[in-house]
Amino acid sequence: MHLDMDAFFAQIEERENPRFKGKPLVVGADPKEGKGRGVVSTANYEARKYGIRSALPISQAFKLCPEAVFLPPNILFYEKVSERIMGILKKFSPVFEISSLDEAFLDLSFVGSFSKAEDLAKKIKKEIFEKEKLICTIGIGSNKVIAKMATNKAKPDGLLAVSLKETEKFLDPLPIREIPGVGPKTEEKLKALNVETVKDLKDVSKKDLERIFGKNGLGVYEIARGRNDDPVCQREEAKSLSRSFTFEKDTREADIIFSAFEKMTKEIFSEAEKESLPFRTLWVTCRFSGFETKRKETTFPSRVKYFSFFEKESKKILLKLMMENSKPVRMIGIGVKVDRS
Ligand code: TTP
Ligand code: MG
Repeated sequence: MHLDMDAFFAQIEERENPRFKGKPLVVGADPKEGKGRGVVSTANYEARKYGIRSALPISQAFKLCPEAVFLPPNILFYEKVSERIMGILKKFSPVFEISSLDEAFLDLSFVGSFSKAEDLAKKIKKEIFEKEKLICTIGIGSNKVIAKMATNKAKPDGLLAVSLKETEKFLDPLPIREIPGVGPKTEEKLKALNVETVKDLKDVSKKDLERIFGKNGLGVYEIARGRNDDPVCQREEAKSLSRSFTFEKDTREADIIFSAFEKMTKEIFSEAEKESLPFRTLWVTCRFSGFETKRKETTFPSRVKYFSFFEKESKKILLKLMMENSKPVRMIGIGVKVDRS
């Protein structure tokens, strides 16, 4: 079973402020009357009718629907809601995997049939609604990929169980973009081979799929046939800490760029220290004029202990990114991956 909350951040904001109910609502950067420079985190379904989506520049969202309610994200609050939802879910199966703030998988094999799994899913939806006043969508399938695709198909406030018998009928007509991991570039390559649906995908050889998808080719070959053996397992919390900053104007001024960067490195390092979160991996992103975004990541042989080292290494990466691209900088970001191994 796969569960994903509907328009998660936006739905929480609506719950907290009933006066926003029924209005288009966008959670994300400040739109500043159309001059704002960040992006949309998410939009409720009313706002989506105007074409507003996650990751769209906030200025564009403002153009599409200036009368929408625009709110800044309150991640710490959403995290608390998420923890409570995961707490409810956990009770329904010992085999449980959180895949993001608003998404989780449960292994329900033990219940014995798809219809019993569906009954359980109804109970889960009911309990989440009663306790949190939030709606979600649940997909059930013979493996994680089918379950997730079923969720996407049934959104919002849906429940769709695709039994083993029904899998082929469910998959065949779906556009290839519905397969998790198939983005616009892969879609283009497949369309060049006249592949539009999952059914068409079954005519592509393993060799061609490996050429297009690299080492994931075989996985895609299997998914097109409804097969996937990725287990549901609680991974070590794949926690990361990150910060990003969008400049008022695209800039190459070292002073401006590095003072914003230093502030973020300090915040991340002290948060990691305060919460005793060890890390060895550090990444830096740089978004240039025109939205082109580059990222570099580095993993050190041992845990990062000293701020001076952390600051020096992260600056080195940022400098490298900036030397490889001479355009003005729009946004910078830095993050660390928590690693308890
Ligand atoms: P999603 O589950 O992808 O989106 P959603 O819950 O808003 O909408 P739905 O599932 O109904 O399509 O992401 C969960 C939350 O993560 C989302 O509410 C906001 C946040 N998020 C971002 O901040 N930026 C992004 O680009 C995406 C995709 C999500
Ligand atoms: Mg969601």
